[in-house]
Amino acid sequence: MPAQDFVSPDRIRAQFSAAMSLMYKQEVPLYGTLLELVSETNQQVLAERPQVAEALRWTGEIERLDQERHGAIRVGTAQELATIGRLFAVMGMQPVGYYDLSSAGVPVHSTAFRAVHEQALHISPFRVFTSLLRLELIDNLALRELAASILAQRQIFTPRALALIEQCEAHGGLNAADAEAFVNEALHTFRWHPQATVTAAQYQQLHDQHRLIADVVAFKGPHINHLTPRTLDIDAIQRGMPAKGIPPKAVIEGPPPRKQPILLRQTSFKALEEQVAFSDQASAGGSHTARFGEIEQRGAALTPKGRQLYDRLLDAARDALGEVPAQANAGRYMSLLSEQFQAFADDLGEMREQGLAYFRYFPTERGLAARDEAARPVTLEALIGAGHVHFAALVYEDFLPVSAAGIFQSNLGDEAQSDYGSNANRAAFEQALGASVQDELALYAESERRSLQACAQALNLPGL
Ligand code: OOG
Ligand code: NI
Repeated sequence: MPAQDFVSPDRIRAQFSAAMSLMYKQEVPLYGTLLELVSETNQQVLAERPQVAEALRWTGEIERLDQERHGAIRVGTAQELATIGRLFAVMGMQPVGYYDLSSAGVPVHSTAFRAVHEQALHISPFRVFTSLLRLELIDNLALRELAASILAQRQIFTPRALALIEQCEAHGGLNAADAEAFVNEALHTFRWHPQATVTAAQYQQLHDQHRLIADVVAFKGPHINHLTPRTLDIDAIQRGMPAKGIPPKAVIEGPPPRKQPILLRQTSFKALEEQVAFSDQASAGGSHTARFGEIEQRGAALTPKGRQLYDRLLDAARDALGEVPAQANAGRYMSLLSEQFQAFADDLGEMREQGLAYFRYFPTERGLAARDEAARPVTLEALIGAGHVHFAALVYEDFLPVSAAGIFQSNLGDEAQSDYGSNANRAAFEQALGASVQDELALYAESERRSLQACAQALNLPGL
C-alpha cells in the first residue's frame, strides 16, 4: 500500500483520545461533570486574563487545550507492557521517562507514553502514565505465585487489535478504515470489566496484600483508572468541585500557585465504588474501588537546574511539615510550600536569565520586517531586547514522581501505606518493555533548539 494512504499516527492518537474520553464519560459520569467545570473555568480564564490567552496563542496550546488529557493504566506482566508499547507506537506514542513508585510504598514502576515532537504534540498531546506491577517486591511467595499464574492466563488485547498492530509494523502504517478499526479494538483493552477473573476469596487475599495488586491482577484488563483534563486554573477547580458534587482530595500536588506556572499541579477526586462479580458468583456481589477523576494544570518545563531547585524546595516544605500532606494539615502545607517557593523566580524573563526553564522562541512581526536590514540585532539577547524575538515557556509534557505517588495514595486510601524500600530499577523496566525510555530533558532541549533554528531562518540569520 502506498504510504500516502496511511493515516498519520498523530491523527490516530487524536481519534483514540476522543474515543477514550467518550467511553470514560459513559463509565464514570462524574468525569463528564468535571469536563464541564474545566471547560467553564478555562473559558473564564481566557476571557479574564488576556495575557494567559496570549501566551497560549504563541505556543499553539490554545488549540490543543480542549482535547488535552492524560490517562493511567497498570499492567501486570512484562509481556503486557511490551505489547502495550507496540499498541501505543501505532499512535505515535513513545515511552518517555522512568518513574520509581516503590519508594512511595506502591509496588510499581512506570513510564509515560506520549508524542515527542512539538508538532505531533500540537495535534494531540494525549499521554498515558503506564505502570508495571512489581511482583518481585511482594514478599509473600505463595501470593506472588498466585498473582503470576492468574496474570499468565489473561489476554488483554483483542485478536484483531494484535493483528492490526502487526500489520502496522509490517507495512509502516494503517489506512483510514484500519485506523478506525484499530481505535475501536484498542478501546477494549482499556474498558472496565465488572466480571473479575478471580474468586471472592482470591480477591480478598490479593487486596489484603495491597489494594493495587487486586486492581491489577483480579480483572480481565488494565482498565483506564482516570482521565485527566487540563485546566488553566486548578485552584478555581479545587474550590468549585464540591458544589458540583465532586469531592476533591485534600491537597493539590506539585508546586504552589504562581503567576508563571511551572511543571504540573494536580488534584483528584476519590475512586468510585463499583459492583464486581467474582468468578464464583453469578452476579455482581462484590465491590472494588479503582477509577477516579483527576485535573491537571501544566506550566513551564524546567531545565536540570530548575528541576533541582523544584525538588529541593518541595522536599524542604515536606520536611518542615513533618508528615504526609493530608486533610488535617492541608492549610499549613500550602503555606509552607508558598514560603519555600519564594526562592523560585516567578517571572519568565528571570526564569530564562537564571536558566531555570526551557523556552520556545518566535520571530515577531517587527523582527520579520527587519530581516534584511544590515543594522538589525543579531544575538538572541539583542533580538529579544529589540522586540524582534518573543519567547514563551515550553510546556511540561511529563509527570512528577512525588505527585504521582500522592495521586496513587489518595486513590488507594491512606491506610494502604506499605514499605518497599527504595528500589528503582530502570534496567528491569526497560527489559520488560523491550525498549529504552527516552530522556524527557533531552526532548525539551531539542524542542527549544528547533525553535531557535526556525527563528534564525525566519530572520535570515546564520544561527542563534
Ligand atoms: C497513576 C498515578 C499517577 C499522575 O497523574 O501522576 C498519575 C495511577 O494511579 O495508576 O496518573
Ligand atoms: Ni494522572
